Amino acid sequence: MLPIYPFCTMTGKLITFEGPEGGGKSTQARLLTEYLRSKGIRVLTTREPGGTPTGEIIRDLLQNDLSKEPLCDATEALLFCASRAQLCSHVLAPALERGDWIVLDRFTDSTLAYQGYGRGFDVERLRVLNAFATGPVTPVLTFLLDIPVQKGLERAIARSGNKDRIESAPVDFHQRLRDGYLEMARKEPGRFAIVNATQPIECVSAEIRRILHTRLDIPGVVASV
Ligand code: Z5A
Repeated sequence: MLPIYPFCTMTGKLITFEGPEGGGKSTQARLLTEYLRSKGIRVLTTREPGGTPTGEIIRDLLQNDLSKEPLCDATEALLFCASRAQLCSHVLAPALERGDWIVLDRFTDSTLAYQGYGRGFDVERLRVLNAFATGPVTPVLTFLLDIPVQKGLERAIARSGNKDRIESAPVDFHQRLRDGYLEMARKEPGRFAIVNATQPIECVSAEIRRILHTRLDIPGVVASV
């Protein structure tokens, strides 16, 4: 039952980037957006949590301890989904209906990986929560930028100089969510593409473009990268 979007016809494409900390999602989302724009495709790029005024406030709550009160795990899961519902309803669904492409830095799989495999919530229940938040907004292609936990955390900390609330979680939490991502990708090979994110930035982006052309038709472009 999808009461929010009863008559939608979504002709755009949603591409998501997922993975553990420090895999280079933001970097690669930016490079892919530039590449698609260079091919004349109308592309919107955004991130989760965030991407709307409400979502950015939720992001601050989640990452920067805004309420000065420990968040319980259920509150955390619901806040990620609340940010997602707002983004889907106000930004993603209208863009897909216009026929635009979207490059999105994290989406529903992050909730399954972090709150499910990481925090221990039942993954199938989280899928129901995700579906409630997204309605019919679904990725056609998901790049899993896979990186060993320690290396990814080192990169993330080197970039920002400190650990945020979730980055500060114990290493076994990060290991569980990385394993969870790999398990999800193996179960859904038609949507996921696993990319070795330990390669240099240019090698990762070349692999992403190659996969893109294998999986999706780029309007007006003959498949050679
Ligand atoms: N979260 C959740 O729990 N549940 C949910 O449902 C959702 C999210 C949606 C969002 O944080 C947090 O929320 C996140 C998951 C959780 N956990 N934490 N913490 P965020 O948006 O601030 O951060 P992130 O998504 O985790 O991003 P990141 O891991 O910190 O970074 P990244 O986007 O993967 O990488 P980057 O910013 O592009 O690169 C990081 C650094 O590495 C930077 O200095 C780059 O120049 C460098 N880099 C990138 N690629 C390379 C390569 N290939 N070689 C060498 N160096 C590189």
